[in-house]
Amino acid sequence: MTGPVLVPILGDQLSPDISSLADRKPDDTVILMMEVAEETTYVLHHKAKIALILSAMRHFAKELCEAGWTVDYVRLDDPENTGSFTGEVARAIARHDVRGVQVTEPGEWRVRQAMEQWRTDLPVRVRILPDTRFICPLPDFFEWAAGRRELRMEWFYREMRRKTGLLMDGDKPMGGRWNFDAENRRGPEKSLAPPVLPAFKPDEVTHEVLQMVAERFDRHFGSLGNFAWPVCRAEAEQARDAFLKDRLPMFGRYQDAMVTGQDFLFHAALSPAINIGLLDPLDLCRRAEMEWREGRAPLEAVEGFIRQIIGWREYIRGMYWLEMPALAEANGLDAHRPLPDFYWTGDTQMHCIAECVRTTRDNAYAHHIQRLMVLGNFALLAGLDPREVAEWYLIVFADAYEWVELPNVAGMILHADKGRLASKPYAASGAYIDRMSDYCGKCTYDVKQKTGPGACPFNALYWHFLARNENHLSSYHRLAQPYATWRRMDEDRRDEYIASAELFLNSLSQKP
Ligand code: FAD
Ligand code: DLZ
Ligand code: SF4
Repeated sequence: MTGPVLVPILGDQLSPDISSLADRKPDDTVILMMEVAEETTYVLHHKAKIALILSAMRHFAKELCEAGWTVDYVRLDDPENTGSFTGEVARAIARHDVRGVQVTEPGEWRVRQAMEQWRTDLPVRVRILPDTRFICPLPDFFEWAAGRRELRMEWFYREMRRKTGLLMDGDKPMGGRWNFDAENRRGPEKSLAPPVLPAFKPDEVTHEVLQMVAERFDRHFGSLGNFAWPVCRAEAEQARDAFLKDRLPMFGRYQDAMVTGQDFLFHAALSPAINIGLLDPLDLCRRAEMEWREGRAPLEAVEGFIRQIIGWREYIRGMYWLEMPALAEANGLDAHRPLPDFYWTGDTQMHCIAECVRTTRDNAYAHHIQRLMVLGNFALLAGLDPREVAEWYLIVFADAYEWVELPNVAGMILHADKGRLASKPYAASGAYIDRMSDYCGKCTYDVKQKTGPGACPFNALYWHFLARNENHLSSYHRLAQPYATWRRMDEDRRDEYIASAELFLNSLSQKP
């Protein structure tokens, strides 16, 4: 065959230097971009997540055309659209009489399985290339993991610092320490006034997508009213520059703080753009390092930020591919409670949960501590079913793809992987939320009250969680102290905690 090579580019591969294009020439290549029903509905994504991806895909197609590439763009409303990647690739092979298919590996196991099938089912040769936008190639991660008893992010992170040279002074970490978290993590302060996030006004392309999403996906969760995510490279770069200038200097200090009505605080809000390929993670880290080198941001903020990207993000991605497909089924703490309705409606007296669900619905975003220590902590303490929780997280956030969502849910919050990812569950009572937020002062429950109908539910749930998982968790070195406290408590007190938690848990299954 003499036809061109077909390069399918998926909705989270919107980078001009994607590996599938690296050795291609425009005159011998057809790029295929596909809006397909299977991807828009395999879970019922937040409306804003669909709008972001489809608008960004349309903008990227335009960018590619302007750079001289031939782009075959299949829209969702195309009457011939088969509704799946596989169907669309097969149609495009016939349409363009192509001699081969070249694609960058996808971010999700589900899609990888489908792509492997292309090798046998399609009439032309299929090449699947590594995704070089990640800093740590998967074979390197597997080699790092092989033979280690404990796969801790902190050790991986140090190797990534050495490998990238970021914040290094020869072979030593800049400032003499790898991690400056001791200087970070302040609670909210009254005078906290984070700069407003740049909001991107929808252009014509985005308007058309927003209207289509509002009509076609009206049953999906979430609001489109606040849609202001960057949808093209120029906007993403503007969002990046605003973060580096305005919020990075305070990023570390208030990384764990939560404030009612302050949805982004000093966080980057760049994950949706990074994950679809509008920003390069290594370039972003180099720019953050420059802010420190040129005296505009303190080392503890810049180190904390770089750790999230070359440490957590890369480690999470490696763990996903290392642990799949078992990770999707993992339920190490044997948790089976259905997801309560208030994860969708926000209709609960618990102000912390109501507030985190509100920002999730309004923005398709909640920041890390809201995801981990409020929404995630509750799911852990209440023993919610990992599959239901994972599906919720995959649906509701604009940055959610299974490679990053699932290890965070099954590993980091639910401990469903029995500690492969985190050395202990992030379980906390109301006192933690009170320390790090202004939520408890606005809540009907009393965070200082331990048991009874007016008490903060997190307090009794915390002890209920430890008690019911004693067999699994009491040998954890990092839980020795809470278990010692539990055992020292007199029996009546313990019974009160258990009864209070059970009363609350039983109320969850009653429909309002
Ligand atoms: P910042 O707080 O400003 O952090 C900077 C960057 O670091 C982020 O943009 C992100 O790229 C990276 N990062 C930080 N923490 C993590 C982490 N744990 N895993 C991977 N990357 C990290 N992130 C996603 O991108 N998609 C998800 O679906 C997702 N699901 C999550 C589910 C749970 C239960 C938890 C606890 C965390 C999840 N995260 C996810 C990680 C993190 O919460 C988000 O990356 C972050 O909130 C995005 O907002 P930001 O850009 O303002 O991040
Ligand atoms: C999430 C998503 C959605 C909602 N829609 C599309 C789409 O129509 N076309 C597309 O190419 N990609 C979409 N995506 C992103 C894919 O689900 C993502 O590329 C795979 O899950 C692999 O990570
Ligand atoms: Fe949440 Fe408890 Fe505080 Fe209410 S009192 S906001 S339920 S932690």
